[in-house]
Amino acid sequence: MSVLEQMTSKDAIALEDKYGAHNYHPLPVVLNRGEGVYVWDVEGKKYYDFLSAYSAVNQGHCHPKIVGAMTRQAETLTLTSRAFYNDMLGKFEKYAAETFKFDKLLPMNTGAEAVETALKLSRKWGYEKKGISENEAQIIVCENNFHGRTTTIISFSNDPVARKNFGPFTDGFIKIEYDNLSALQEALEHNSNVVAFLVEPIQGEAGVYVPSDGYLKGAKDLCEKHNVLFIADEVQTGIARTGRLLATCGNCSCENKHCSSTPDVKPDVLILGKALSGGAYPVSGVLADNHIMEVIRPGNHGSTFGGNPIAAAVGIAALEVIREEALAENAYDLGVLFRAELNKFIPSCDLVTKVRGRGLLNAILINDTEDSSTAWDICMALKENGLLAKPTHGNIIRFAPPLVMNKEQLLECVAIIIKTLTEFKA
Ligand code: IF1
Repeated sequence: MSVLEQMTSKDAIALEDKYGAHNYHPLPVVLNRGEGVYVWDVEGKKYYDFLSAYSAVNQGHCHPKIVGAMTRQAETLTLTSRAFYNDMLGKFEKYAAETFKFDKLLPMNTGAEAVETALKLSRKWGYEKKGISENEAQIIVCENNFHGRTTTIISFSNDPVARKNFGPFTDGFIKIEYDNLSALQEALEHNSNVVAFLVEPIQGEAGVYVPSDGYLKGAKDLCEKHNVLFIADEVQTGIARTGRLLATCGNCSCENKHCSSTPDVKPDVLILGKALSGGAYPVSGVLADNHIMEVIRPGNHGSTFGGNPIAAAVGIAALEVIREEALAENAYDLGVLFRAELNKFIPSCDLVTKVRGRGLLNAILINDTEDSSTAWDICMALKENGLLAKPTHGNIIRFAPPLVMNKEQLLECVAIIIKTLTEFKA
């Protein structure tokens, strides 16, 4: 058999099993095509994608504008490294800075790299601007966070599977309860060496945990009072996913009518990834104003691929699509509809206790224990019925379709979900 010959799902899974490291446990479906809100498996079966590669494919699979920008750039110039200038990076930096209302962008590739960048940036700011003594900087993080998988980032994770036997870990992190302003206040008052507070506006992996109203604004105010940087990790919540361009939508340039009705928070440091490229290419970055970003000087930080011409072209196109197609507003409206439809159904269903989320980042809570396989089994049944989703715990299923979905498609998906839950037998 030639290497590129079309194979069955069974063969493709066996191949990965034999030759690939076992660092994932995927749903047994093998995809080979995507368009908009749909993906197809190698047998030709069509599915609604309700994961969107963990909110990377907000603009829909293979968006023609993004793919067009990528292929044009790929035929022209792919990589120069940052040893030389290229004529695309500045344009991307300007577009991103203006879109999110920051002075500067530091481009990287993956979300974890952007988180690392934000941590390094805020430590250096702490030493050089706040006057913290060398090696004393502390960063406050939240329980049950997910920020990526580097050694430093897992140092402050509390997921035993992600941490066990990967030590020794990086020091300098204080963990507090999420959605608890008194815990933040106490940590700030008891530690004069804090340089930053790193937070997800909605905790994704924790099960789409939406904090109380006013939490982010309150946290930002506390940070300001203590001269501490507020770092928002919007790798998953950003780029229109939650019904606004950012979940922390402080004076960004998005035109969503819903923005003005919610309290605004502007982070000091903003971390983006995933949908910054629409899922076409690894593009991430950190945004901050000059008085913070200026502590980074040549040689302090970088990456061979960060800010490459393809990434820049893709990043501009991906952000243009969000604006041109009003995807934040669409996510807001469809999110309201999705939760309303499920809330009508939930009282009649013993299996589901709750739906929660913002925009098109939602989750249902299953009436079973965290260590059960019920959420997985439901996802298997959803797959049979033509919809792909993934559990975040044994009893929570995340629903995050591409934001280019329309109302009719969303209602069809709601029908699939309700039918699956109704017919489900544990
Ligand atoms: C995987 C979770 C989602 C993130 C936030 C940084 C990163 C992520 C808020 C790192 C990445 C991913 C990675 C993916 C699973 C996934 C995930 F379930 F693990 F928590 F989306 F909810 N900050 N999230 O959510 O970005 O380096 O991966 O580009 O397979 O690990 P990355």
